[in-house]
Amino acid sequence: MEKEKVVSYKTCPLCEATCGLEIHTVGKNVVDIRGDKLDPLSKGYLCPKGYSLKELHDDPDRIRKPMIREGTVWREVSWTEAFREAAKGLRSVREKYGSSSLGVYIGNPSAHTLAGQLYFSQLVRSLGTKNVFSASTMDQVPKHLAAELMFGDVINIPVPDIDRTDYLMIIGANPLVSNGSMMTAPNMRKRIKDLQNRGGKLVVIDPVKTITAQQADVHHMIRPGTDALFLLGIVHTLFKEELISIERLAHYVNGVEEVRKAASDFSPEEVSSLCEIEADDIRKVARDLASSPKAAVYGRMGTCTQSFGTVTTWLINVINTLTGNLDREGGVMFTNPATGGVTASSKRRKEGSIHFGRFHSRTRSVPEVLGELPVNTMADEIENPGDGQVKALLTFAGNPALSAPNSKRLQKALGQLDFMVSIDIYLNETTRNANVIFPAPSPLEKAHYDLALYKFSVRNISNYSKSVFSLPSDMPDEWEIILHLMAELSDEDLEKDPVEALDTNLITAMVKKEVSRTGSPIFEYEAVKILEELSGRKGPSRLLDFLIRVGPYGDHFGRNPGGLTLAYLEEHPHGVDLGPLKPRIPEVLLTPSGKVELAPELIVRDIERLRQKCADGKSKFMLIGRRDLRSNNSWMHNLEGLVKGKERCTLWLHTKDAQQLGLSNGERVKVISRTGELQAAAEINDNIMPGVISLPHGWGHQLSGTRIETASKHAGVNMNILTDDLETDLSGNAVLNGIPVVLEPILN
Ligand SMILES: Nc1nc2c(c(=O)[nH]1)N[C@H]1C(S)=C(S)[C@@H](COP(=O)(O)OP(=O)(O)OC[C@H]3O[C@@H](n4cnc5c(=O)[nH]c(N)nc54)[C@H](O)[C@@H]3O)O[C@H]1N2
Ligand SMILES: Nc1nc2c(c(=O)[nH]1)N[C@H]1C(S)=C(S)[C@@H](COP(=O)(O)OP(=O)(O)OC[C@H]3O[C@@H](n4cnc5c(=O)[nH]c(N)nc54)[C@H](O)[C@@H]3O)O[C@H]1N2
Ligand code: SF4
Ligand SMILES: [Mo]
Repeated sequence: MEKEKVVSYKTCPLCEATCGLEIHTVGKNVVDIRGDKLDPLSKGYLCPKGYSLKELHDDPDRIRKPMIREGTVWREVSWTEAFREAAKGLRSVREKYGSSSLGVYIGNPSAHTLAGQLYFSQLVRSLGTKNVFSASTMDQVPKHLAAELMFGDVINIPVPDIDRTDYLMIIGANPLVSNGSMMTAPNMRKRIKDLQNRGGKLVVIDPVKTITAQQADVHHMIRPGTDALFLLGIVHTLFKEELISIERLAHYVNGVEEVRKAASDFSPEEVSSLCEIEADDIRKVARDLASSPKAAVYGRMGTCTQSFGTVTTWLINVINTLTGNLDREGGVMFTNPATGGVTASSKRRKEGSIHFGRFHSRTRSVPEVLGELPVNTMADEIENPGDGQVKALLTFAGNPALSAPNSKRLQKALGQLDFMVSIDIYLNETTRNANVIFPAPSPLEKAHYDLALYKFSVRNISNYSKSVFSLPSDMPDEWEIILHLMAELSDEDLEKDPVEALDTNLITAMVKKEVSRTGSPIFEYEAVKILEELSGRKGPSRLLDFLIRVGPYGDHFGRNPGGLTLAYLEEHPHGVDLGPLKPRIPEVLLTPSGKVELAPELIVRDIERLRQKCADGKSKFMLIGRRDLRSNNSWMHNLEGLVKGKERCTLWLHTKDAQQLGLSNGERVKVISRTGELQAAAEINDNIMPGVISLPHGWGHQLSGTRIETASKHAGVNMNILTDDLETDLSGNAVLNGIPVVLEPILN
């Protein structure tokens, strides 16, 4: 009998846009993937990566069985053997060298998986190590630090209310390619067109005339790393021309005068030659931002992963506030996610307590941020002997061998570990160093809910997808792998089924904490009753059901009849639209003062460093990164559908620069930085600013000992050979843009 075609609905877990997908299957085969027109946020949009979930699911290179490495030979083993071997190795290192000898690296897809969001942090906590690293410190920690200091919580990051604004300034982001980041907004092309059709304007500030810039009404190229100066020029103008309008929030803002002082030296004339934007253009942007009824400034990678990421992010928040656009429709707004965010009953931050600098790294005394150490110092901690040295590493969904700065050094360091365990789906540049690899299921074999990304969504959305396929009978789910490993490493006496015991402990602790929290919608409920109500589920779906039910739209276990539950979401597979963003000040402000702190001392002080850097002079060439629609950091290059066609790992440079160097299109050129050198084919391209060159990241798949056949045929070069682990932002974030480099033609 012919099998029937089934259509399942799934939120795409690959990037931050959270598109709804229709997955068409027949038996165990995916026959088609389309955008789900009924998804309230993406409305049918999908990109080529979403479509490639089929190829990812079918990829013969994707790991399906646990593997143990003996020398250079990998052997597929049973799950029992893999857990035993991993525990033996990790335990032996811990017994010899102590808890902090176990390092952890958490990669980007962890933010896109329920297991990563709900369980991995439990395992990390149980290890009791200080050596925790993640992709966050190569990405968005400037946003978290600025949010905590200004709005009182690391997650209080305002998002542009793109669907209602009249004037959007995008600085250092390319959402038409990246599909948006810290701004969950699928189909940005349409959203921008809609903005322009209603008479609004898009302004882009980027050293490259990106696809996003090409759709803009105005584009200014900027010298990499000088955004803080450009923004100080705007702030200066706002004060000088008396364009400040914070009346609505005046009662809730501290520090306006300090900001005025901080910007007083930075007139547009003063900053213009450094950022290479005309003084009149800077003034015009300031005036337009102030005069538009609703305006929003949005910054992302180009403004975070540079030497002044935190100062720049702070200034973006400052400008949104000074122009009256903070927490206003069409400005930048705080979300109210279904799984709970900051609420009126959340505790204010205590004076002086921030998630920064509570301890320092051993080797270079780098401050902790958000409970982690910056990736920039991971190699130091592996290489340097002594107490607290990382001797074993556990990686979860990460590929730091390609993604981290000065990666040649890090690659070498990974090879020196005594023991390494990875939970991943590929044998790649990082996991080739592991002694044991546990394969995570394919995205189609896992349930999904975008816990992290709905916190930054331009509408409040709640959407749960069940797994499309069930797991092979002997294969644990990703969260079970994590708990199993946690049990193996625990010295506690756990019950017969340790995974179930740990899972039950976790939900029990969460419920108990919530019922005793004043202000909780289930305050003083009986924990046992709640646990009973949740008992039909286990794993992430139980935790999620709980979070949703106690969240702002939840049924509050009876106190809010008709409210959201996971069961309700299961009956609504396209997702539930909880409406546009709403103003949330003052309840959202968790600073000790209960106000927006517009001039946090820690950040304002960093302006001095900015001044010094300006005095240092310019390097002839500066390297920046670039993303590509058919790529996703380092790990989707094994899918032919995404890598076929023209070579994309090329070095962009401007015609004038090419002429000076005597280079023609396609010729190879040597790029040298403090940390290393590489060769790449020149792609002469006048969309890039003279003096600036760009390379995409995530390539460089020629290393031996991997099992990514397609990727190694399209190896490319790894730009992180050139990025410098000694360069950091105030927050400890890596600097991935604006790297001083020298170019040398290759003489035959
Ligand atoms: N030069 C330069 N470097 C950069 C950047 C840049 O712009 N320029 N960008 C930075 C940014 S923003 C980021 S976020 C980082 C990313 O840095 P990483 O997170 O270290 O790297 P990824 O390439 O995302 O690697 C993801 C890993 O997860 C695995 N994986 C995929 N899906 C799953 C899953 O469902 N479960 C598990 N367990 N594993 C899975 C993949 O096989 C891969 O090994 O790179 C950073 N590096
Ligand atoms: N297709 C695709 N989508 C992705 C990813 C991917 O790898 N591929 N990665 C995902 C991840 S992990 C993230 S974090 C997001 C990132 O999302 P985005 O930040 O939107 O993506 P980028 O392409 O890194 O955009 C950074 C922009 O900053 C510019 N830039 C570089 N230096 C400077 C500077 O000094 N000043 C200014 N003003 N601009 C500068 C670059 O030219 C680039 O256009 O994308 C996500 N989505
Ligand atoms: S834009 Fe992002 S979420 Fe949407 S289909 Fe593409 S990869 Fe998936
Ligand atoms: Mo990222």
